[in-house]
Amino acid sequence: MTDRAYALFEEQQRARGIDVELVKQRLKSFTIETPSWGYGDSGTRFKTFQKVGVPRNPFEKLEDAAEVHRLTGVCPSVAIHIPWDKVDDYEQLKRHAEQLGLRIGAVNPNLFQEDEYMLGSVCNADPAIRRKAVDHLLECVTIARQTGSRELSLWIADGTNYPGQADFRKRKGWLLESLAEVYRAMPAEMRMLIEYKFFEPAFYHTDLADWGMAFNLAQKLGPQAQVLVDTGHHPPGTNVEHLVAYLIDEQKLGGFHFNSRKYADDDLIVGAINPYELFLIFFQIISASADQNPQVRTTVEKIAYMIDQSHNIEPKIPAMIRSVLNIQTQYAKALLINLEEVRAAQDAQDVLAAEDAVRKAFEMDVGPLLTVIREEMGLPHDPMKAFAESAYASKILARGKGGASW
Ligand code: PSV
Ligand code: MN
Ligand code: MN
Repeated sequence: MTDRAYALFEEQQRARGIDVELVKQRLKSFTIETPSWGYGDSGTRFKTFQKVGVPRNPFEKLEDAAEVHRLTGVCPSVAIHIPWDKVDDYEQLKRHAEQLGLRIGAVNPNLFQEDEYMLGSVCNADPAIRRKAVDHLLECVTIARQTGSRELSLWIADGTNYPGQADFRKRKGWLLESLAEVYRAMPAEMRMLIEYKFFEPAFYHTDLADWGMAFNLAQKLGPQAQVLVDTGHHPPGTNVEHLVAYLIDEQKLGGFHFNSRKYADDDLIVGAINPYELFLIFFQIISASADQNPQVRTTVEKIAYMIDQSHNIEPKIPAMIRSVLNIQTQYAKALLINLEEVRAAQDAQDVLAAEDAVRKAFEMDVGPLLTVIREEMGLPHDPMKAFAESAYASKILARGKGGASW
């Protein structure tokens, strides 16, 4: 059945002028980083439900991530969060990752869980608190060196709750000053990925509220600083694919944190709510990967595709596998867009033909393609089912309840 379905798929795509071999190659080399915190217990501000089998320490989190990689074949790196993943010996953590066939990905500092940060961290009016925050960021640069990580991923929770509470412009200056010190401490091969979010935990203003502010900051810091787009961090109705294209064109798109967004930053399974948005983001990326400007092409090659999710009611490992599969599905569909057809319609200013050239790829069934790719990569056809039936799924039950939580 799969063979027949795939043969038909390949025939249809070739007839449309799609280079199927190239599509397959691109899908096989497309990797997604999973977050250590997505394997631990997590919750909402109302309750954290404890699950059986949750990893008890950073080493076990890596083991769960290795299981996701074993079943999907495309998740070779894991982002860590400090101090959630604090260990005595980071070289040992690195070796543990390597023994599992993984590497440590982005290092995420935590500037939001200490009492001192209640009124801000790097934007706090108190210089001693800013010093503490910068020292933590510098510690994360060291941890990145020790673990072989090439990315420092920054989300700053700073903001205010009431008008007049603090001076916006002073805080803007402290932010730049703090990050400039950290930037200078980074080795040449390290990137600083700067995230933004328009609200939460602060509700009146956030110091790094949107992609324009992150872009401006990254410009001022230098070429090793880029913007990180977390798909959950925009006000309703934001055209995320547009800002993605803009940032790529400016060579300032560093990476993504994928998750879904319904009402706010839900950190739930990517693609569960708005798969078309995800597809349109990939359309922009794929289109820019064929750009005439080599610097734009290099920017696209270096994009870090990361998941940023905390699953609070669903089992963690299958939720992560589902997320990876959802991303792969939308990427596969976007690879089926005939870019020449889109360009021709744009040149002719044929609005309906252009929209059709994009949408019809979204409507295609990429199931047979993904099945064949998994077969060629020696992976299970259905990673969700394979996990449910795996010895690993039963083995982790022995961990009991009360695992690590963020
Ligand atoms: C909080 O909004 C957040 O979800 C940010 O997206 C960070 O990337 C993540 O937590 C981890 O600190
Ligand atoms: Mn994020
Ligand atoms: Mn978030």
